[in-house]
Amino acid sequence: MQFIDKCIIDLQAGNGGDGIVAWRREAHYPEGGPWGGDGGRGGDIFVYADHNENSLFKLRYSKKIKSNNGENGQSKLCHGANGKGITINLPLGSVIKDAITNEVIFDCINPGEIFRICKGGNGGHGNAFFKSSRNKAPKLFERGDKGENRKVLIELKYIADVGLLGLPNAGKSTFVKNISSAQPKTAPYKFTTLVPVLGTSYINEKTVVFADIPGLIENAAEGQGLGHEFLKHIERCKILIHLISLSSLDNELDDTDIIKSYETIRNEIKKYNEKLLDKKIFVVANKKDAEGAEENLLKLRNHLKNEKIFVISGLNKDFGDLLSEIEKEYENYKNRLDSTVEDKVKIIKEIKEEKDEIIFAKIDDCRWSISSKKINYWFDKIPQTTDENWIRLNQKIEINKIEKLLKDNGAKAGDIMVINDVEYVLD
Ligand SMILES: Nc1nc2c(ncn2[C@@H]2O[C@H](COP(=O)(O)OP(=O)(O)OP(=O)(O)O)[C@@H](O)[C@H]2O)c(=O)[nH]1
Ligand SMILES: [Mg+2]
Repeated sequence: MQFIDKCIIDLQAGNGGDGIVAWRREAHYPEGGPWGGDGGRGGDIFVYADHNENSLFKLRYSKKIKSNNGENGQSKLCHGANGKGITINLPLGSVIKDAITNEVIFDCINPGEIFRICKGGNGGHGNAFFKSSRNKAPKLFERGDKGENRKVLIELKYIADVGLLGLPNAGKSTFVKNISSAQPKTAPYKFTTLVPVLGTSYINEKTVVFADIPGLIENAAEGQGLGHEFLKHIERCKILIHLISLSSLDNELDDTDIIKSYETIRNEIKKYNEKLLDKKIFVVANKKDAEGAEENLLKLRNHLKNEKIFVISGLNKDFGDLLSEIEKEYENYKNRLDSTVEDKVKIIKEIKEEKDEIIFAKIDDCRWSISSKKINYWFDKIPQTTDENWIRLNQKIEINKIEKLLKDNGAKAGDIMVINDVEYVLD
């Protein structure tokens, strides 16, 4: 649809705080053991599908959004404070894509859904964590994990609040043209509108978006005519208007009458998706100024005894109380959502883990370079400042397996393997 609003933002979740090495040293506990606390978690970044937002305007100047880092652990087993997370409220209809791969990460369709788009880093453990019966005074500690970083492209595809349904020539485009600044083409022949057009109208200072779609005809639900593929846009609208022409020109040609005109559209909606009939549908009789209008209105009223019929002339901008009633219904809808959204709030999915592999290359006659996400991760995580950390690091990166892999690929004893700028000599 038209009006695509876009922005690109760099999202950086907070890093986890570092764990520390500390010892309990008190008069009555001279050898009190490890006392270093863990680092706090970095803040996450969430996006929230918020039905009260209607544009990306607020994000216009945000180039980067960063949540807080976790604090480092402290002595006396004190855990570092967790970093505060950030929630970005986005209007329904926003699609978040990876700005580099263009892959869709999240679609804000259902109000109240929350998605964690960047995960804050876990805090590193302090030495108290590593205490065991075999190692009562560990000099082991970790750095916090890095927070996730991703550049995203957010696109807002406006979802219309009100969708217009009707036969060709019912006057849908004329209506949208006269209540908004949109300029859809109008003409006295069928299928003037070929693609949906959105028009934004300001009713009692509220913004309501209308969708004008191509006219529907009999068997539209099975694919006849143009309107079928656009019915799916209507599925997302909160309110529908069924527009019926009162003009005798539109009803008496082609062996039809106003009742048949009305029922054709009702049937098509039902065939396409019966649930659409659960939406609020305003029955609107248009062209009240045209010839034969009075007579046709009478017929329609007799047919729809219990239904409120709004009578308008889109051409003459004579809308009666239709627009204010639409605005009321729209507010009701929002209030209903406000009261139900709270318990719907949920984190809906996590970003999938990427797979990892060891990459190795022969640099010269006797030197090999090795890296993988896992190896890089553990090199960042475990500071190479104590012997015990070294031993743990070698276990975590499975140094024996790396050695075997190189030997299987032609390395010999005495060769040097370089991992993260550290040189190991092969046995
Ligand atoms: N007399 C009268 N004519 C109208 C009114 N509204 C629309 N028309 C005329 O009806 C014809 C069709 O109007 P459109 O707005 O193009 O109808 P549409 O429903 O968008 O038609 P499609 O795009 O073909 O589905 C045009 O000639 C309009 O000027 C009205 O209130 N009164
Ligand atoms: Mg049209």
